[in-house]
Amino acid sequence: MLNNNDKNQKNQKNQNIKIAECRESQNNKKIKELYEEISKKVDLPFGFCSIKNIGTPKIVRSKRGDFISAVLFLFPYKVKNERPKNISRYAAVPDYHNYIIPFLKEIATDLNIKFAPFNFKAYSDYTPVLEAKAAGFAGLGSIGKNGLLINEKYGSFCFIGSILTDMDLPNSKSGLTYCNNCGLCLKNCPVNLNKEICVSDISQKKQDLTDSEIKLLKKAGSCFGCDICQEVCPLNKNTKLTKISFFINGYRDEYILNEDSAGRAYNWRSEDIIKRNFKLLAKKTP
Ligand code: B12
Ligand code: SF4
Ligand code: SF4
Repeated sequence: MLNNNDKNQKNQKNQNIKIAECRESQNNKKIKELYEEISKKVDLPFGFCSIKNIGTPKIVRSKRGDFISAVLFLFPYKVKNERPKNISRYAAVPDYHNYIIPFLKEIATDLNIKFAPFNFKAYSDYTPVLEAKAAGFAGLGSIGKNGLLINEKYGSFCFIGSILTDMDLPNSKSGLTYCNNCGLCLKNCPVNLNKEICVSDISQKKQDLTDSEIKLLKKAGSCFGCDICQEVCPLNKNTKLTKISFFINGYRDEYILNEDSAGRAYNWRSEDIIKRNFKLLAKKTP
């Protein structure tokens, strides 16, 4: 037999469960609305991710503030199946920041109005979350041995952008494993996938390059960036090309010395860096 005190406690517990269920169903309704709203606006792969346990990139010092979740977006950038001649694919298209950030800012502005009082803020690259990892949790693909996010349809030639929010979003369903651990990226990478000495980083270095760095740059054969660990990946064969006209229209399959560098990805390190690399690649010996 329950006494009055027990009965009161039981009623209170039931009441709390009902409130929690009601909040959850309201939250689920909002999440569904958010998904539908974004689907109306973009024709790109996107997904949700709870960012509480996702790390922060080493380059970003700023705090995450009240942001607890992110909407992750993929921006495919493979324009042609053939590789560009002397530059990586990300540098062969115009600077992605100039496309992704205004594009996502416009969406975030609309969401701030439609889903007030929740806040939404657009980022790409210089963001408080590790984007590849977050995109993996958002169900957009798997992380390859080369550390990059590989999407089933577009492979790893996708930039990542995000909209951070204080709305509580669950991770989108994933469970997909594309990287088959074939090891080709590791076998072909000139630095055994050691990101501390990645050729992509070397190609951006402002200081004079050492002899061994010049050798590595020559091995990669690229004036800016390095794509070896992606070009050899079987999951990048037979993938879909981008439909984003910003990338298609501004595509250049070769860097030409003294070309107009306005709006190109390599420009943020100053044009002198790509010119130096071009000249080093043209030299017969280091
Ligand atoms: C700093 C940086 C670099 C540095 C260092 C790279 C590195 N991985 O450390 C340098 C200059 C070398 C670089 C090179 C390149 N980068 Co970069 N880079 C970044 C940046 C700004 C921060 C990454 C960072 O701090 N990494 C430090 C440590 C943690 O990285 P890591 O140990 O390799 O871990 C990665 C994965 O293994 C994974 N991960 C780590 N732990 C765990 C745990 C779990 C459970 C899971 C699931 C995943 C996971 O997430 C990490 C993020 O990449 C991100 C943007 C961002 N905000 O995230 C872009 C980013 C990763 N780079 C990008 C690109 C395109 C490149 C290049 C291909 C450019 C090029 N062609 O030269 C190369 C590829 C080199 C490579 N194989 O990684 C894209 C990748 C897109 C994708 N599909 O994944 C990003 C997301 C930029 C963007 N907005 O699109 N990059
Ligand atoms: S980008 Fe080049 S150097 Fe860097 S991990 Fe990939 S193959 Fe290795
Ligand atoms: S080359 Fe092989 S091991 Fe490397 S990311 Fe691609 S599938 Fe994975």
